[in-house]
Amino acid sequence: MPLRTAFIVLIGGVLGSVGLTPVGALGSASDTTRVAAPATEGQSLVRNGGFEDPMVTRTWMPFFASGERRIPGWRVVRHSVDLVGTDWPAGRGSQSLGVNGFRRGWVSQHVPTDADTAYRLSFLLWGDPNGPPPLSQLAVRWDRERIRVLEVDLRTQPTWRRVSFIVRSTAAGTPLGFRGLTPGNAGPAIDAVRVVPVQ
Ligand SMILES: [Ca+2]
Repeated sequence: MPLRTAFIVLIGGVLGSVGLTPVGALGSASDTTRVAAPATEGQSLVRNGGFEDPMVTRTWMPFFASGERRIPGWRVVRHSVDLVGTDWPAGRGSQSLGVNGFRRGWVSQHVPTDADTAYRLSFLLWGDPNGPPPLSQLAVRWDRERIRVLEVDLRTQPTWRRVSFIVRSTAAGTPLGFRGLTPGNAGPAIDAVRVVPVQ
Protein backbone atom coordinates (compact mmCIF):
# COMPACT_ATOMS: atom_id res chain seq x y z
CA MET A 1 0.00 0.00 0.00
CA PRO A 2 2.63 2.58 0.92
CA LEU A 3 4.56 1.76 -2.23
CA ARG A 4 1.55 2.18 -4.40
CA THR A 5 0.63 5.41 -2.71
CA ALA A 6 4.10 6.78 -3.23
CA PHE A 7 4.08 5.66 -6.84
CA ILE A 8 0.75 7.29 -7.49
CA VAL A 9 1.70 10.53 -5.84
CA LEU A 10 4.81 10.63 -8.00
CA ILE A 11 3.00 9.78 -11.21
CA GLY A 12 0.18 12.13 -10.32
CA GLY A 13 2.68 14.94 -10.13
CA VAL A 14 4.15 14.02 -13.48
CA LEU A 15 0.74 13.79 -15.12
CA GLY A 16 -0.25 17.07 -13.57
CA SER A 17 2.81 18.78 -14.98
CA VAL A 18 2.31 17.46 -18.51
CA GLY A 19 -1.37 18.30 -18.33
CA LEU A 20 -3.91 15.56 -18.73
CA THR A 21 -6.94 16.56 -20.74
CA PRO A 22 -8.98 18.67 -18.32
CA VAL A 23 -12.37 17.54 -17.17
CA GLY A 24 -13.91 20.59 -18.72
CA ALA A 25 -12.86 19.26 -22.10
CA LEU A 26 -15.43 16.52 -21.82
CA GLY A 27 -18.06 17.40 -24.34
CA SER A 28 -19.15 16.77 -27.84
CA ALA A 29 -15.61 16.15 -29.04
CA SER A 30 -15.17 13.15 -26.78
CA ASP A 31 -18.75 11.95 -26.97
CA THR A 32 -18.04 10.16 -30.16
CA THR A 33 -18.99 6.72 -29.02
CA ARG A 34 -22.47 5.37 -28.77
CA VAL A 35 -25.36 7.67 -28.09
CA ALA A 36 -24.89 11.01 -26.43
CA ALA A 37 -27.24 11.85 -23.59
CA PRO A 38 -30.07 14.21 -24.40
CA ALA A 39 -29.57 17.86 -23.56
CA THR A 40 -32.36 17.77 -21.01
CA GLU A 41 -32.12 14.81 -18.71
CA GLY A 42 -34.73 13.52 -16.33
CA GLN A 43 -34.25 12.57 -12.73
CA SER A 44 -31.82 9.70 -12.35
CA LEU A 45 -32.79 6.73 -10.22
CA VAL A 46 -29.16 6.06 -9.27
CA ARG A 47 -28.10 7.13 -5.82
CA ASN A 48 -24.67 8.72 -5.57
CA GLY A 49 -24.04 7.96 -9.24
CA GLY A 50 -21.33 10.60 -9.29
CA PHE A 51 -19.38 9.03 -6.41
CA GLU A 52 -19.13 12.37 -4.62
CA ASP A 53 -20.08 10.81 -1.28
CA PRO A 54 -18.20 10.30 0.97
CA MET A 55 -15.73 13.06 0.26
CA VAL A 56 -12.23 11.66 -0.13
CA THR A 57 -9.58 13.70 1.56
CA ARG A 58 -6.73 11.74 0.00
CA THR A 59 -5.81 10.95 -3.57
CA TRP A 60 -7.92 7.83 -3.35
CA MET A 61 -9.55 5.62 -0.73
CA PRO A 62 -10.23 1.88 -0.92
CA PHE A 63 -13.56 0.30 -0.04
CA PHE A 64 -13.71 -3.43 0.60
CA ALA A 65 -16.49 -5.97 0.17
CA SER A 66 -16.03 -6.99 3.77
CA GLY A 67 -15.26 -3.54 5.11
CA GLU A 68 -17.29 -1.37 7.41
CA ARG A 69 -16.71 1.77 5.36
CA ARG A 70 -19.42 2.20 2.74
CA ILE A 71 -20.11 4.20 -0.42
CA PRO A 72 -23.72 5.36 -0.01
CA GLY A 73 -25.98 3.71 -2.54
CA TRP A 74 -23.38 1.16 -3.60
CA ARG A 75 -22.32 -2.23 -2.38
CA VAL A 76 -18.87 -3.62 -3.03
CA VAL A 77 -19.69 -7.14 -4.16
CA ARG A 78 -16.20 -8.51 -4.64
CA HIS A 79 -12.69 -7.53 -3.55
CA SER A 80 -12.29 -3.74 -3.41
CA VAL A 81 -12.81 -0.53 -5.37
CA ASP A 82 -11.23 2.90 -5.05
CA LEU A 83 -13.08 6.12 -4.53
CA VAL A 84 -10.80 8.54 -6.33
CA GLY A 85 -10.26 12.14 -5.37
CA THR A 86 -7.21 13.71 -6.95
CA ASP A 87 -5.46 10.59 -8.24
CA TRP A 88 -6.95 11.38 -11.64
CA PRO A 89 -9.46 14.02 -12.80
CA ALA A 90 -13.11 13.13 -12.25
CA GLY A 91 -15.43 12.87 -15.22
CA ARG A 92 -17.83 15.17 -13.44
CA GLY A 93 -17.64 16.80 -10.05
CA SER A 94 -14.66 16.03 -7.83
CA GLN A 95 -14.58 12.25 -7.53
CA SER A 96 -14.97 9.09 -9.57
CA LEU A 97 -14.72 5.36 -9.02
CA GLY A 98 -11.79 3.11 -9.86
CA VAL A 99 -13.53 -0.22 -10.37
CA ASN A 100 -10.31 -2.05 -9.71
CA GLY A 101 -9.14 -1.57 -6.17
CA PHE A 102 -6.22 -3.71 -5.15
CA ARG A 103 -7.68 -6.31 -7.48
CA ARG A 104 -10.52 -6.24 -9.97
CA GLY A 105 -13.56 -5.01 -8.08
CA TRP A 106 -17.28 -5.20 -8.47
CA VAL A 107 -19.90 -2.70 -7.27
CA SER A 108 -23.66 -2.99 -7.39
CA GLN A 109 -26.68 -0.85 -6.67
CA HIS A 110 -30.36 -1.71 -6.38
CA VAL A 111 -32.09 0.72 -8.75
CA PRO A 112 -35.74 1.44 -7.86
CA THR A 113 -37.14 0.73 -11.32
CA ASP A 114 -40.76 0.11 -12.17
CA ALA A 115 -41.55 -3.25 -13.70
CA ASP A 116 -41.34 -3.71 -17.46
CA THR A 117 -40.08 -0.22 -18.23
CA ALA A 118 -37.39 1.08 -20.58
CA TYR A 119 -34.55 3.17 -19.16
CA ARG A 120 -31.50 4.88 -20.51
CA LEU A 121 -28.41 3.76 -18.62
CA SER A 122 -25.51 6.14 -19.10
CA PHE A 123 -22.19 6.77 -17.45
CA LEU A 124 -18.75 8.16 -18.08
CA LEU A 125 -16.00 5.64 -18.71
CA TRP A 126 -12.26 5.91 -18.56
CA GLY A 127 -9.35 3.93 -17.18
CA ASP A 128 -6.83 4.34 -14.38
CA PRO A 129 -4.16 6.46 -16.10
CA ASN A 130 -1.56 5.30 -13.57
CA GLY A 131 -1.56 1.81 -15.15
CA PRO A 132 -0.25 -0.48 -16.58
CA PRO A 133 -2.04 -1.99 -18.36
CA PRO A 134 -3.28 0.60 -20.93
CA LEU A 135 -6.11 -1.72 -21.91
CA SER A 136 -8.85 -2.62 -19.44
CA GLN A 137 -12.31 -4.10 -19.59
CA LEU A 138 -15.49 -3.39 -17.69
CA ALA A 139 -18.55 -5.64 -17.47
CA VAL A 140 -21.87 -3.84 -17.11
CA ARG A 141 -24.46 -5.90 -15.29
CA TRP A 142 -28.20 -5.29 -15.32
CA ASP A 143 -30.81 -7.48 -13.71
CA ARG A 144 -28.11 -9.97 -12.64
CA GLU A 145 -26.83 -10.46 -16.18
CA ARG A 146 -23.76 -9.19 -17.96
CA ILE A 147 -25.21 -7.00 -20.70
CA ARG A 148 -22.06 -5.32 -22.02
CA VAL A 149 -18.30 -5.68 -21.91
CA LEU A 150 -16.67 -2.33 -22.60
CA GLU A 151 -13.03 -1.73 -23.34
CA VAL A 152 -10.88 1.24 -22.47
CA ASP A 153 -7.60 1.78 -24.27
CA LEU A 154 -5.72 4.68 -22.73
CA ARG A 155 -3.50 4.93 -25.79
CA THR A 156 -6.47 6.04 -27.87
CA GLN A 157 -8.79 7.39 -25.18
CA PRO A 158 -7.05 10.22 -23.31
CA THR A 159 -10.07 11.20 -21.23
CA TRP A 160 -13.58 10.23 -20.22
CA ARG A 161 -16.17 9.18 -22.75
CA ARG A 162 -19.89 8.80 -22.29
CA VAL A 163 -21.50 5.42 -22.72
CA SER A 164 -25.24 5.20 -23.09
CA PHE A 165 -27.71 2.51 -23.99
CA ILE A 166 -31.27 1.38 -23.39
CA VAL A 167 -32.07 -1.23 -20.76
CA ARG A 168 -35.38 -2.70 -19.72
CA SER A 169 -36.54 -3.68 -16.28
CA THR A 170 -38.39 -6.89 -15.69
CA ALA A 171 -39.39 -6.18 -12.12
CA ALA A 172 -39.81 -3.41 -9.60
CA GLY A 173 -36.21 -2.89 -8.54
CA THR A 174 -33.25 -3.88 -10.68
CA PRO A 175 -29.65 -4.53 -9.65
CA LEU A 176 -27.09 -2.55 -11.65
CA GLY A 177 -23.48 -3.62 -11.45
CA PHE A 178 -20.01 -2.73 -12.73
CA ARG A 179 -17.27 -5.31 -12.60
CA GLY A 180 -13.63 -4.99 -13.56
CA LEU A 181 -12.42 -7.78 -15.81
CA THR A 182 -8.77 -6.84 -16.02
CA PRO A 183 -6.41 -8.23 -13.38
CA GLY A 184 -4.37 -5.84 -11.26
CA ASN A 185 -4.95 -2.61 -9.42
CA ALA A 186 -5.33 -0.39 -12.51
CA GLY A 187 -8.56 -0.93 -14.39
CA PRO A 188 -11.66 0.85 -15.64
CA ALA A 189 -13.02 4.01 -14.02
CA ILE A 190 -16.63 5.22 -14.01
CA ASP A 191 -18.49 8.39 -13.07
CA ALA A 192 -21.86 10.10 -13.50
CA VAL A 193 -23.89 6.88 -13.56
CA ARG A 194 -27.49 7.59 -14.49
CA VAL A 195 -30.64 5.56 -15.06
CA VAL A 196 -33.46 7.63 -16.49
CA PRO A 197 -36.85 6.49 -17.80
CA VAL A 198 -37.11 6.66 -21.58
CA GLN A 199 -39.73 9.20 -22.49
CA1 LIG B 1 -18.12 12.47 -9.92
